Amino acid sequence: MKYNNNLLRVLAITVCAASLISSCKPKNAGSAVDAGAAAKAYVPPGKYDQFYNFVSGGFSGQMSVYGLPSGRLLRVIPVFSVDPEKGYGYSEESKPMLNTSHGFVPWDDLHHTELSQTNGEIDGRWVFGNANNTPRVARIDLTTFRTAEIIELPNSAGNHSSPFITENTEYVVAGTRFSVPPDNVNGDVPINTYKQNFKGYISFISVGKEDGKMDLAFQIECPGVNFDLSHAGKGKSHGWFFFSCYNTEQANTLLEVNASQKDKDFIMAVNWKKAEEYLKAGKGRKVAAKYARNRYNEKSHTATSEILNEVTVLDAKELKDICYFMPCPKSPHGCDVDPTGEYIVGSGKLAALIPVFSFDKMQKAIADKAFEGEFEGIPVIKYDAALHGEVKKPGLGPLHTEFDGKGFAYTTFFVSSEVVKWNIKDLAVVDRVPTYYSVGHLCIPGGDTKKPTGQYLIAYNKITKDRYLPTGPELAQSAQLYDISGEKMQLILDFPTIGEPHYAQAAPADLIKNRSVKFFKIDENTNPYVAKGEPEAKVVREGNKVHVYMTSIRSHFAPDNIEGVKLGDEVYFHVTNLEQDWDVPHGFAVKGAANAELLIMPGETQTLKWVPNRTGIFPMYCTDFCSALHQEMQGYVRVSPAGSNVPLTFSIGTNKPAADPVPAAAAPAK
Ligand code: CUK
Ligand code: CUA
Repeated sequence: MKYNNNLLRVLAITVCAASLISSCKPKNAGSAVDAGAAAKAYVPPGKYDQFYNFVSGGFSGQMSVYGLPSGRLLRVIPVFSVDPEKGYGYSEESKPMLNTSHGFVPWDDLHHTELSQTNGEIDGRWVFGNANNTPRVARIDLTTFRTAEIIELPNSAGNHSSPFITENTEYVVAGTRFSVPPDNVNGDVPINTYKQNFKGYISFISVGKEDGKMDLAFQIECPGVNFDLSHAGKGKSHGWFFFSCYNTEQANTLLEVNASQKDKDFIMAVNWKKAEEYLKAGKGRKVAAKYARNRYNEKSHTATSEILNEVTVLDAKELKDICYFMPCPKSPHGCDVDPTGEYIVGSGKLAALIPVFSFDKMQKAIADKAFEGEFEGIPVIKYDAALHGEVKKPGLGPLHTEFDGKGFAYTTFFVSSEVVKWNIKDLAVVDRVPTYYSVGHLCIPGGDTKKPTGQYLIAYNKITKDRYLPTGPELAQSAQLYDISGEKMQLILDFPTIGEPHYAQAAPADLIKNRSVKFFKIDENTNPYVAKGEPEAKVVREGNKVHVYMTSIRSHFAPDNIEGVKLGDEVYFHVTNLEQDWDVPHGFAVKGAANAELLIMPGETQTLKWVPNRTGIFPMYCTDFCSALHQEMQGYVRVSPAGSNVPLTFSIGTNKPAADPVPAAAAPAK
């Protein structure tokens, strides 16, 4: 998310001049950390971290995993973007993961991570991520740290208020940021017919209790506005979902001006339990749609993609009691619900206060019909009727809020570059710390659940001028770790992040580490091209396709000499890693391959497609330093002309007789 700086600068200057805050940028950048602070983030060599921190990669499309409090980068999980390092999106097995109704899409923009919950607490089973650009939701399996499933969302564009979940992971919810004409109508309309033709869809994706499998359960058709962020109700508000909406002006051009006209936009409250009732009562309408669902099978080590053709839609305009709008000042961004489920915080990017809504008051307002009118057929609750109160003069450019479970909320301020701690009940600001600089999201482990662990807070910053060594025009985005166990927040660590971090969540290490898969059992490998031992290694020609059933084990491939490949052939290297030991991947690469390497985990089979474009000898080798004789882990493929009669042969350890007369050019000098 990048803000238009002019508008915010104007706002900043105005508000600063009014001396709400004496300075817009923290002054004491260099002296913010006291000597004892570093020890709090120090995890001695050989010791594990206390938390896994799952951080969205923004425009990298990936998710990265850090240890907390050390800030050590543990892994980058490829989700929506190809990753040549791991072969994700390049191996034949993983390519279907990135299939969509638009075909193979190799990149996306991942903003939010959300850990699965049971009874409103993180359960450490899965982490979900959203694709903003080509709307999708991914589920990552935390036993393998790999993307297990991706589902596309029809009728959506800019899947931003996503993937937020209900307290028992009943649903992953996703709201469209860009309203667009629905997929099943002719979308070839003038752009300036936004008000008539554009709609906003909210998607409810059900999640299998045991296996996590995702289905698009239903969508709710809402007025055309921008849905920005969301969070589920919890406890007393379980059964409700809250979405921030901006561009209620319904502008279609120059939004920085035209979508900043109104004093108040909305938080939309959705009664999804009610929506379920309507669904059961047959009030949904089935509409044609086209969206992909891709699943990775860890037995066949293969992804499959299917295209689905239908979705059930509920109309918020007809079914009057599933959606309500609460007025919320000035283009709200973050929409956060406190651990009790009673308070809903809306963060107006251009507002000089933070409104806090009360779930109980909202319920009463609905019962009393305390409405100020309707917006596009949806009731608008009176602001004061649902309001718990306002945090006055908290800072500039509020974005996101998390909670510590001790009665305090922590809100980030992009423009004034700070995190502000305030009391949820009396709305008094009790502490503020600078960030370096322009903080976006923040994370308190468990901070959006019923049970936050109020020990650390991490701020994810957009700008790091003067914090790190320069690296050309682009500087690393940065996370900053604060100790929040005391009354005052204390900065203890900076660490750079992968891509641009938006939302992040963290889980206690104990929930995840003991369930981590160490290797795949070779006996259970059902890949159709597996070779479960060297005797099964072979090369098979099917027309112009050459299938190499190859094994890898320290420190050789079988076979390692292949002849009889011809120009015009497509060669498929199906490499099975025979190791049955933790952390012994083998790599595979062949000269001239136009895609990537493979990185094959123990017990797994992965396939690299290679189309040689010239004759000659092509070395292949292991890319992962697996053993003392890793450098010996290599082989050769001979490629002959299209019409050649060199027979297809393969071998290891034995020199077959030369299959044809040695060409003069290669003949040894006599
Ligand atoms: S957004 Cu980036 S700082 Cu896409 Cu959740 Cu607010
Ligand atoms: Cu196998 Cu290096």
